[in-house]
Amino acid sequence: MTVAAPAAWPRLEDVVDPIRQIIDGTAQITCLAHKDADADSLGSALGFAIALRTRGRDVRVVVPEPLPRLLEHLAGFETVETGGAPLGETVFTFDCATLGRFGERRREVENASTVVNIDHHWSNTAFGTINLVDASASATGQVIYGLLRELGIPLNPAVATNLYAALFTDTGGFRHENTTEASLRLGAALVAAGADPGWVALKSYKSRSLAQVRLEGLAIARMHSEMDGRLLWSEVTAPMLEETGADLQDAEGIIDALQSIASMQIAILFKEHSADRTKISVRSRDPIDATEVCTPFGGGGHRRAAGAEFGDPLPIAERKVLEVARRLIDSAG
Ligand SMILES: [Mn+2]
Repeated sequence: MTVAAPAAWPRLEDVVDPIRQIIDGTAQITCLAHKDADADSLGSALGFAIALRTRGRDVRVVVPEPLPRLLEHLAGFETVETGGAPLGETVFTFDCATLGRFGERRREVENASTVVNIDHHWSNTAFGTINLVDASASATGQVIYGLLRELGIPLNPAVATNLYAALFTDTGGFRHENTTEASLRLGAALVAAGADPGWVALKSYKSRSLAQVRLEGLAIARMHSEMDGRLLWSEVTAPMLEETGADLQDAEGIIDALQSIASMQIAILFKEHSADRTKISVRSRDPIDATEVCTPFGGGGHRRAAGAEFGDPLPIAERKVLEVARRLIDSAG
């Protein structure tokens, strides 16, 4: 079921009191990140959880499987749960545009009595009991910062570090088009509150394993260029993972190499999740919208960066998705 997003989202000042009542009136809160969590989703969940714990609240942080081990530098990562205990009745979600982002936890979110949906995707389907969605925010971490300020909960260095990691990575290290005056000012405010920008940059972009870089090398070597370099794509297959000793999480970052090419209008990385399941990461430049490549396959995301996961073997997924991409480039003229 797709829920149409409301024409106008509730404003922060309209939802802050109901959110405060939920926080104060609930014995245990679960903060849930999305499947294949990135630093925006998990950093926001952990940052919010740590902030609430300073107020004496009982807060869990849960992520759908698998545990995103590349994010182990986030403050409080050792407390993150995956699998195991039920989510409970009160769930806050972070950076999740649709129920499809919850993987094996989807039913539990649908059945929870209270869901507070905090996000910055314009495509958010308003699945929460309360929806705090700001599509102008560069990251969900930015929405969390505003919420904590309204709730009157001060930032400590651990919270600031997690929110900075969220903001820093969702703007590609303040390089993507969603980098704004507000996000740069927020970066400074988070550094003032105790985040170390050099350390977050080191952990986010300069802490890769040999296996990761070798996998990227293989993927770049087999990159395909079509339509005068406007369509660039490559793949990560099970034999490539075996050859390098990498796993699928190590494919993170390969799409950045593809999208760094000057002629690129659509870049796609296909990942062989299993024999009959494929994941794609997509990047685009004007005038093409990356979500248009992904929505036919049940995915979504942002205009410049989107993704999907669906039940087709790799070669079939490639044929179908490339067809869509070629058509989009053709009609862009
Ligand atoms: Mn985000």
